[in-house]
Amino acid sequence: MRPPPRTDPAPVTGWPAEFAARYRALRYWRDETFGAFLATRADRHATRTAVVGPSLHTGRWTRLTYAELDRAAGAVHARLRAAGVRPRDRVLLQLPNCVEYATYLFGVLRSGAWPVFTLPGHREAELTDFCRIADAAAHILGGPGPRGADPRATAQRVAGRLRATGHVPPLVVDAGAALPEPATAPPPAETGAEEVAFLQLSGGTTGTPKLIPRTPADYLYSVRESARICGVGPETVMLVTLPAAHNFPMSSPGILGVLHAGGTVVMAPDPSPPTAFGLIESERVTMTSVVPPVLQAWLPAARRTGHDLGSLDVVQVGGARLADAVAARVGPDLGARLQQVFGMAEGLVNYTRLDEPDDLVTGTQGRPISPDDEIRVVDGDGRDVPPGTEGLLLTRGPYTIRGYYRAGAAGFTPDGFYRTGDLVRRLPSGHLVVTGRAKDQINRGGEKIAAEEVEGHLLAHPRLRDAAVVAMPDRFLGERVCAFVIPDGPPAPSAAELRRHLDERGIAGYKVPDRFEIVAEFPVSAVGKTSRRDLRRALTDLLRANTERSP
Ligand code: OOB
Repeated sequence: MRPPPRTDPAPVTGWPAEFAARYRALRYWRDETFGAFLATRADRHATRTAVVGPSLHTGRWTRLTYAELDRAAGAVHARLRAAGVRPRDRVLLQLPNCVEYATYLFGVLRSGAWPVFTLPGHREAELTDFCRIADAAAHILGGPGPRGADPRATAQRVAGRLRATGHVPPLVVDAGAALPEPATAPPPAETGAEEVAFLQLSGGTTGTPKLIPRTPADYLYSVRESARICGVGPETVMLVTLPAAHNFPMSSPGILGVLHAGGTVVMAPDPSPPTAFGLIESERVTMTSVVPPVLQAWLPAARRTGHDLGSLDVVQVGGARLADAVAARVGPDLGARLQQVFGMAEGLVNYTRLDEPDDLVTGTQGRPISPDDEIRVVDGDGRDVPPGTEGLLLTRGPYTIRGYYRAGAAGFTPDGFYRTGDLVRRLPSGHLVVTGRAKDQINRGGEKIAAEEVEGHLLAHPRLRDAAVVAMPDRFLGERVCAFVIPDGPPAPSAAELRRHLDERGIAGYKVPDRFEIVAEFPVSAVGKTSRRDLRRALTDLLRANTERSP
């Protein structure tokens, strides 16, 4: 069946010509496309193991060589083409960590369609938004969804919502189904290295999600350099414990960095110590990337595990701030080297280097990949602050986007710097220390939640007059979500009722507030806006009073 024609992808804000010329001249940007990327590796490393993990199709633990991965990607391409998916169509890729993640990722890329990297936890609210913004032609899904939900049922609800607003629902592609004969695979699509190849998701700060257009030229530059900086080679065995869709396990150096170098990617179905440690032992894993809460669960477990973790050489930690004291435990408890990673799907990635002294590795979040990553640390008026002082991080460079998909250049300075919303201090060595955040976002153990998005869903409740969502400090996750709500008269809806309301709205579970506070009014700032800062302060006082009261 051929789906109806889709809109053309709207133009994206690219790099100005003089920057593009410079990045090309410096060989940061090359001609390699993702179709060619895999084909070259399949020639070079045909019989080496590329991907290991559970298979949605067979339900068994599966190993694919580079040649097999390339053939399977060809079969996926054939399947998508037969279904009417065309180059530059947008395709939601929503799979758990499994071998099909790799075959479908490369199959879509080979077809020239653009994967949209959704998370397994996304539900109908997020998926409907992505479909609308990207006018998605297909939705690749499989495996059980969050809390055992059936992703097909979710896709049906998405279709209903889209039809209700005059949109055409995407074709549903089940990645657990058998694939056609690879012999029918068409040649890789001929798209340019400087054309958009996929859409990453932004952590976001606003009510509607933002999509990040990335090109093979810019992304593969960051991948090659990441692989080099992190010492990735053919002997590397990388355990992917975070959802593969995140930029961190995808490209820092992640799945792409390891495949670039001819190494092996091991897909972990979950990051728990028994699963991860079992795989580290059985697959002789050398490297992995985790968020701080996962590391905090691993450290005590590693001290008493019966598993042999001796192969593990490098543990990368990023996505949220790692406490210096926890950082110092990685060597003693895991017997591995720590690498801190401070990055963002919009581009810029910082690494502590593997040969740097301990104080930099445990006390900073690293320095940029590229000598051409431009870093500015500014005050609220956009003026550079003195070196070493806290300020807002702005950045521009060869793999940092200049604008979101179909959103113009909002979130960027007129001269093209991305406003990260992160507060940092920059050391004379160029290392950055992340000191805080000045954006309306909650970082719940590495998962980013836009306050405004959750507020919007809460405000749809008929008995709420106002809602303000803020971060609540948490010993384990770093932050959790707290919603302050003003009821529209008594009786106020209970927390259980509000949770049910959000569940019916179909938002991802990790965005549902961990705590609700019913209040009569919100503190306001000097300009008359709700002051989230004062709410955070009130919450801290409240939490402190609670701990003092409990025995
Ligand atoms: C990574 O990417 P995103 O897009 O999910 O989130 C980016 C934001 C940053 O702006 C910052 O607020 C926070 O996540 N963040 C960190 C951090 N790493 C990311 N905050 C403090 N310390 C860190 N080490 O999270 C991401 C992308 C590529 C590589 C690594 C992480």
